Amino acid sequence: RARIPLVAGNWKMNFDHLEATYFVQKLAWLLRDAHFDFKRCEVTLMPSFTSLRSVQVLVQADKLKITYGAQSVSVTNQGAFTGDVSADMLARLGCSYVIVGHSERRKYHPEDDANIVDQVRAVLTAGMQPILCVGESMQERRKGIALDYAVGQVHDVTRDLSDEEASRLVIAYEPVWAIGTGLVATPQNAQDAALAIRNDLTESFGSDVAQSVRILYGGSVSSRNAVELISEPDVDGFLIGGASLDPEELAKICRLT
Ligand code: G2H
Repeated sequence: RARIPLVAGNWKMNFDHLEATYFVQKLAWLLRDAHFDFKRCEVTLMPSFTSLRSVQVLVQADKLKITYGAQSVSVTNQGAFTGDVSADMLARLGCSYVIVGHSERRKYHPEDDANIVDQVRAVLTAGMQPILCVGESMQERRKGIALDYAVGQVHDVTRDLSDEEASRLVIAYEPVWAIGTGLVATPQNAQDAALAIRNDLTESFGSDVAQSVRILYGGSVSSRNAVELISEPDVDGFLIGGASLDPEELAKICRLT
């Protein structure tokens, strides 16, 4: 596989800055102990905004190879937007990635496609990479339109990007019915969706871009299912929620990826 896999831990609303610091130290120690090769697989963590500065200080001080990012971002750059955090602020904290359009954000916040397009742009403009989340609910899967739905979500958000911008995307296919439920997509489901998304990227941006974009699978990933999922040729890593809250389990998934 030409693409270096990415294991991304989405901590959601868990861990304060002290717990986050302890976690990163422990994960770094576990990976060092296992002679983990960061050139073979990239590991990134998405803490809460309140922990990002602590993670940055630790990563710099200990020269860790773990990268990190945020779980969401404002679409505006500065000004009277109470409670928002801008892409520039995140970039200055050393963030490499920002999750955009996670289904929990789409559900609990007014994040529609237009807002998600603006977040993607804000992240790219600030020099970071968006991890764009897409995926169907059980309703679409039952209707037999799961792939069209996920591909349509990618298409709607990416259609106005330049080739250069598109090449910096990471896409996470996360079927909503598999998120936090313990129900994991079959490796074939994940491969079918990743391939359909890659084919659409090929049509829009050409083969070089489509082949360089990493497409992750997310939804109840654990050390029990990681090996068969990553064996699929178009699945380039994972966006992991629940299982990323245990350093031993996350280190295990990193080793298996
Ligand atoms: C999907 C995933 C992480 P979990 O939300 O983005 O969470 O692994 O807990 O299903």
